[in-house]
Amino acid sequence: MTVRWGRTDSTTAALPTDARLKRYSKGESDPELEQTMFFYGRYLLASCSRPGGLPANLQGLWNDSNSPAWASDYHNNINLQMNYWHAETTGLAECHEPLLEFVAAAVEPCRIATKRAFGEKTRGWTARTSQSIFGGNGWEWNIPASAWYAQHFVEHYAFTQDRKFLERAYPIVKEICEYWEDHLKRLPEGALVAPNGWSPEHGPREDGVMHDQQLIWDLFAGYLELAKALNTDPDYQKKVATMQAQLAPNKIGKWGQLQEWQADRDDPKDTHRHISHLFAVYPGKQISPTTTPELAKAATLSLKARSNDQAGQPFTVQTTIGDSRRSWTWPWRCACWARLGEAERAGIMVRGLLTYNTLPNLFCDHPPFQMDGNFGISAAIAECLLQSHAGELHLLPALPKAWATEGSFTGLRARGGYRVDCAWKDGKVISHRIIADRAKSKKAPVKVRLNGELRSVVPE
Ligand code: FUC
Repeated sequence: MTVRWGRTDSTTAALPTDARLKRYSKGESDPELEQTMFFYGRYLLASCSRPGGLPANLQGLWNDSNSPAWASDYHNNINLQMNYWHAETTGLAECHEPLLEFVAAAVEPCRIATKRAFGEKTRGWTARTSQSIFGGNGWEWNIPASAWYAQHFVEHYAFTQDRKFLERAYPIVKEICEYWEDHLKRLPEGALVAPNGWSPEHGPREDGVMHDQQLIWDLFAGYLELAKALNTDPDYQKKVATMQAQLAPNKIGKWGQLQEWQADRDDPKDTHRHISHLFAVYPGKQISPTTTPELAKAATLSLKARSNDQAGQPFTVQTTIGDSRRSWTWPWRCACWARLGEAERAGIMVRGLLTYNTLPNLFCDHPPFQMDGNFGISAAIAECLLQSHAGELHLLPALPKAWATEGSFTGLRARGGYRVDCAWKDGKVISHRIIADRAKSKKAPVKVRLNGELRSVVPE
């Protein structure tokens, strides 16, 4: 696969990486440095996450300490998931397998731990935040963790359309639905909330935290996708669809923000690194400018506040502050901006990662060294170029001006089993190819959004 949106001049390209990073941090342009980051994220995943091996942890294969930060663990409240965000979209589906295998192997130890914590009769399972290769579960319970893992099974199927995998994924995802079937709590007015949640590393423990609500919504949506593809369990499909419709919904609060909690108490000055209530924008798909414009507007306000992006003030890399600058905050925010159609802000996030949280060997830096940023930025860049989560293939949904003059990509992947190539000039698509993996998809037209219009295209 390839991506390209401009060349770096030969004098700059001849500089050593640390000098290029310094120069870039001062606001200079270096398109090939950005493109290298994109390819590096793919290269690193291909290097440390292969079928038959273990998944990528916080430091990948490159931990150099016996007491590494966060024990070089599998951290499931953003980090581990981010490591795999680019696996499907950038054509590394087989590198996703170690994560899926790890989760499948963790089911039994997690079932035991979940029963001990939540009662012997508990069906299904979930996990604590910090997991190990031995089935160990440490630190705070991250109750929606298993729902987030389920998304990886659903996405792997969505991108690969692998029927054999679908049969393996289905019972795993269904069992996680059963956990929530037993644990959702009914409010007096009838809505269902996740009890005792925790907007990771931020909120107090309480019911109906939006992160949990959104993850459960996504789990149920994913379950229904798999069950429909298998044409199975019609009664359970009905039950899950009913529970999904009864989940307490996203709310817009007093300053127009997307609420993080049921109570309207978000602080517009809060720049906490986590944006757990924006899961529904990315990597979820519950909120988008086309399907839920009001909520998308609210999400935009929340994300601006979290990034110290203040009304009436120009927003730049330098305007961001403190906790907003971490290895993984930039990619998550970049992908969210891309989903919200905010191309310039997405571009600023790429620049931010390279300015504040990238080491001279291009490893990302939390600090200390942490790889999620490397993997996540490849995913976020892919999200600027192609999106396929909203029932259509969207070409160049968030192309920053600095990339717009002329460019192309080949080999990005879309849900439904497609490979997509595209070239652009002055921000407009000038050619594209949609190539279906499966013979039977070659005849079925797909909806493609490009240059502001929606077209029906028969794939090759
Ligand atoms: C999460 C984050 C931290 C760090 C750790 C490994 O808990 O909140 O910033 O990335 O994972």
